[in-house]
Amino acid sequence: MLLTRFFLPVLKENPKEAEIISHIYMLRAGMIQQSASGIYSWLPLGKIILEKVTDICRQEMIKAGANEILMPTLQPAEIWKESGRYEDYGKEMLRINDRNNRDLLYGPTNEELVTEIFRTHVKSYKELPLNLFHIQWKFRDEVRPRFGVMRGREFLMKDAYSFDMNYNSSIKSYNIMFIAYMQLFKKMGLKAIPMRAETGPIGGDLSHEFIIIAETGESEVFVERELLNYESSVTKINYNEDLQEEVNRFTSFYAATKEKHEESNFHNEDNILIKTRGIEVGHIFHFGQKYSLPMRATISDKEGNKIPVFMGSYGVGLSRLVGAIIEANHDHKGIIWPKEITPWDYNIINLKSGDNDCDNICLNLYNLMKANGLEVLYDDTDERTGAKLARADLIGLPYQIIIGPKGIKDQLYDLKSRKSGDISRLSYNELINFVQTNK
Ligand code: P5A
Repeated sequence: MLLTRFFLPVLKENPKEAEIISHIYMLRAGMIQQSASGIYSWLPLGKIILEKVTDICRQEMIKAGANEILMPTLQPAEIWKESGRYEDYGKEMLRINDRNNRDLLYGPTNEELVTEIFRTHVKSYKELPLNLFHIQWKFRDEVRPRFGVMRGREFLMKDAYSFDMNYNSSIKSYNIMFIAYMQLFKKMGLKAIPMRAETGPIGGDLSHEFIIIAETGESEVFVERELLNYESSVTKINYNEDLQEEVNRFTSFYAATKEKHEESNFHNEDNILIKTRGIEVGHIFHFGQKYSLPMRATISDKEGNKIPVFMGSYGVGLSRLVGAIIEANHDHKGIIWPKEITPWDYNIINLKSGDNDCDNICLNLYNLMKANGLEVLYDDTDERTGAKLARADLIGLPYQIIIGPKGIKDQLYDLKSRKSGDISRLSYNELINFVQTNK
């Protein structure tokens, strides 16, 4: 991508309204623009990152056996009246009245709508287990929208819903999602810690939040020190096997959100309990028949008995994740994208656009790298060196290749690692060698 052809409206100053680093950098790096309180437009850089995060999540859901659907943002009030949540949800729900005076709402979540789809089509245990997921914007009229996309009013969620014929099978489905969450956060370069959590307005008997430890996080959490250092990799996952043991590996540690925390439940005397803060990037719920009973979503079992289906729901805050990834990966100069998320691996910076030699070298390199399948952003603008370098650090691609008249004279070019700040001076061939072995 040529930077002159890319809409990247960076800001030089820290915006006054932003309090935390991810919000500041998302505004400064031209990723988002506020439209109304807690509601944002996603500009090209932001949109690319949001797509990356979404895609990692989607791929893991598909691997775990879930089917992707797409439900609308607007829902009829009737199904929420059936489940009993229409009144319960209170002021957080945005209620809309259409021209025919029908009550609609902008979905804050989709348990009711997916149950309505399920009960229309699925009648027999033979069709179970089933997991349906979608990726859709939600609206919650939060009392205090803040921290940019972290606590928005409109936000993007991946929400999955499992359907099973009995409790045991339903727990298996819960475990599959639990492990899929561990995998997908790891694939985003994040260490998410599963914690016992309250079920709130979604309901149910079993729930875990997935928390990224961060000072700026809104959730107060209590974690056994061991778990903070624990390698979160779940190796060689087979979603067809019973995953209870894998889940136990994580849940055997003490980790709870403030609402669930009870000091007396922490037994490990050799270890230390740490009180810290974190960002909730995912939340999973097992609620059995909470919706299927009132909404009459029944299935017939082997004997022909009609049983309300057992359900769970599983949410990932995709737009919040973009902020969380920045909270976990930045320095005082800007964002440092992890390789799993970065929009481009290399940032070629032409320090003297308009100079024939500089232009030729940069363009040759850019074309060669692209032809080799590398992801490259080429800063071909004619701005000042200082502004270019500061912007490159702000937008945080893993490697910068900095080319100016001095380098051309010496035939040595600067390769800078954004993370370490280390600069190597390489010949053209060494540079080509490096990028080809670092694909
Ligand atoms: C699970 C899926 C649910 O809504 N129903 C469907 C269940 N859970 S949840 O915990 O309420 O939300 C799931 C995730 O969405 C993110 N999230 C938000 N992100 C940005 N701004 C908000 N206001 C917001 N509210 C929730 C969180 O990551 C949460 O874990």
